[in-house]
Amino acid sequence: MLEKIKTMYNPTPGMPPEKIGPTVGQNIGKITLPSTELRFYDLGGQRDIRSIWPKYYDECHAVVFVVDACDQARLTENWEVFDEVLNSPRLLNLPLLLLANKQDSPTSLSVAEIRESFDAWQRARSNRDTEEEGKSKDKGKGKAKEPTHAEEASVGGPSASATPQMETKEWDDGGAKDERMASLDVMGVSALEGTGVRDAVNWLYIRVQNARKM
Ligand SMILES: Nc1nc2c(ncn2[C@@H]2O[C@H](COP(=O)(O)OP(=O)(O)OP(=O)(O)O)[C@@H](O)[C@H]2O)c(=O)[nH]1
Ligand SMILES: [Mg+2]
Repeated sequence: MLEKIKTMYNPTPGMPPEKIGPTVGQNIGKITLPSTELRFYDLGGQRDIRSIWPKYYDECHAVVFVVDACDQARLTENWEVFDEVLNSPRLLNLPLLLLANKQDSPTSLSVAEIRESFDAWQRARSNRDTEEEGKSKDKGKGKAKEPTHAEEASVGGPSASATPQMETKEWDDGGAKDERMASLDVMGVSALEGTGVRDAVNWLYIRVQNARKM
């Protein structure tokens, strides 16, 4: 994707697809647009390399998450990783674009299908969370015992001892996460053929310009 962007915007073309291997670490690239320079940091997506991503979060002005829209088998893993990015507090107010790549392939999911897949994954997760919450409450009920007089005295009564405040509180983002989900932009691209690439770059250009004005 980055090499295609370089080819489309720079006088010197980027590397051809057949020469590109998996990214170990990062690739960088820049393009010059009217009164703006966009610098790209393409971070490798392999499991072990993902741990370096957060090192870039403080410095970046926008995030583009590229999903392989042909690889249905890895969509669940993809959404788990995407969700982590989406929920990173340091990225919460930055423009975030989800690209469904490989639209040239007849087997790729469309933008609508990618969106639906993410929504379905989120629904499934929230159902699972609710179920697990129910289970742990039931478990808690089974184990509850009558407090001894000594316990009552030390914890301030039976209700306090029966409902220990042990639940980990979700980080309160003031609704920013919901807002982000509602306005999540998903675009279809083909890094191979270049379709949708200009739209994606324009999207970034506008967002970065706006952020600078603010
Ligand atoms: N059909 C098709 N294949 C693509 C497209 N973009 C990339 N590929 C192929 O998908 C494979 C992986 O491409 P990469 O660019 O290495 O993917 P990546 O996401 O950068 O992978 P990492 O560097 O490991 O994070 C290669 O075989 C590419 O030729 C596309 O738009 N269409
Ligand atoms: Mg790569």
